[in-house]
Amino acid sequence: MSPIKSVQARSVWDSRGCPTVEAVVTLVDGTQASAIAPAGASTGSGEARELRDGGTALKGLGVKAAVEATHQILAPAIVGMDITDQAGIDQAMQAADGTPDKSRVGGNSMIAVSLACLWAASKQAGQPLWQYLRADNVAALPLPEIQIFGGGAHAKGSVDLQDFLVVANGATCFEQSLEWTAEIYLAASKMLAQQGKMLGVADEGGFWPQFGSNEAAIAALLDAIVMAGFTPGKEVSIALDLASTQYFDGTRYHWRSEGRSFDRDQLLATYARWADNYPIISMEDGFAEDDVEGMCAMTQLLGHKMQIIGDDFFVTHAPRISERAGRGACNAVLIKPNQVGTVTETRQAVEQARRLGMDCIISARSGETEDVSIVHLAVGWDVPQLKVGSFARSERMAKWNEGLRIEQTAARTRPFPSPNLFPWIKKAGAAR
Ligand code: 2PG
Ligand code: MG
Repeated sequence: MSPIKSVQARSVWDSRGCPTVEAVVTLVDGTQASAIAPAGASTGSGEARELRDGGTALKGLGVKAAVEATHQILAPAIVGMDITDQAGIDQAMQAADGTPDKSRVGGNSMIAVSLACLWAASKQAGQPLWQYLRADNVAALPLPEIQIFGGGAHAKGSVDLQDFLVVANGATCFEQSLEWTAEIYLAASKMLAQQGKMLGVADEGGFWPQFGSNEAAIAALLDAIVMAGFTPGKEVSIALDLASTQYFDGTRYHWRSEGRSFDRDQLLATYARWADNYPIISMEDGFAEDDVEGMCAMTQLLGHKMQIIGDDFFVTHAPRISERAGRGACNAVLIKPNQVGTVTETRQAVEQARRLGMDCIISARSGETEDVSIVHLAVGWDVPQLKVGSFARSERMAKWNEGLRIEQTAARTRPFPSPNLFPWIKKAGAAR
């Protein structure tokens, strides 16, 4: 082991051209590693707070204060600590911050430093990060969840739903799952061009949809899967991130693009109808971040045949997972390290979900960079699914490509997809 010698931070740029924090950790033996914080657009109110400069420059999004806080508060708290003591490092940073939501130093500063420490520890051990996290050396490649159309807050409300994704659940390796997705992405592109609806891409690289309704986008996605030659449901399924907090006013849910609004029962009935008519494998944030009753009803009605994922609903927070899942909400958890601010707390959220028998999906944010940490966390922690936006733009492709490198260089990989995923599909297959 080598102690931490210094922690430096700088402001770099993310995929939306906004400033974000990069942290560089140097050990006494000269080992050096870095990591960059991502940023969300449809954020949950329970997330660790980003520290931004405010004011008029760069729409207030500057991170000079976060860089300063890293140097003044985080660095003194962890310099000299053993780099292999990730839990101790994360705890020292939390204590130095001293707030429940990391607002003094910023969750953006803290996650960058926390991840940079983890990278430094793996580098010092002479191992790829995933391998450092995984005692048995078996690479557990996650099944990708990949966006084809992007809406909601990522496409200026063109449609209300945020992510229309595909999951190549019939693929037998990571590489094949990407190839299949690439075919669907190409088919969707051709289809939109033919219909004169090709308007470019949304924040995460998915096509910017110009459909008459939210359901029309789902139908178009199904068409693209078929056009690409895949059997819907058996080979490739649909996943939706409804990000419904964005269309909830505290009482009712409003789809502005269609001029419709719903109470809880009406919205659930719509989701249930989609579940009957389309090969949907998961729905994320179908009800708003504090609509526990809605999430419980959705889980009860649909949870036996699809993933009901909580994202803004759980904000990668272990106590919140146990409290809300304990009441019957959701059967899967989206895991975003920057929602909670440290590697250790992210790991605790994964473990809490597992204890409750829930699946996890590690996820990128809509504002991303070349940082590939989440791929290593997924492979190293055996988190069976990975969501990284679309199949375009380098901040997304960097992650998919890193997964390919890991799959191709690992001496051993576990079966793909993870054997326990989507038991309802297996049951249906057995019945046929
Ligand atoms: C989400 C993410 C990624 P954001 O809601 O799951 O799609 O979006 O990073 O804007 O929260
Ligand atoms: Mg989400």
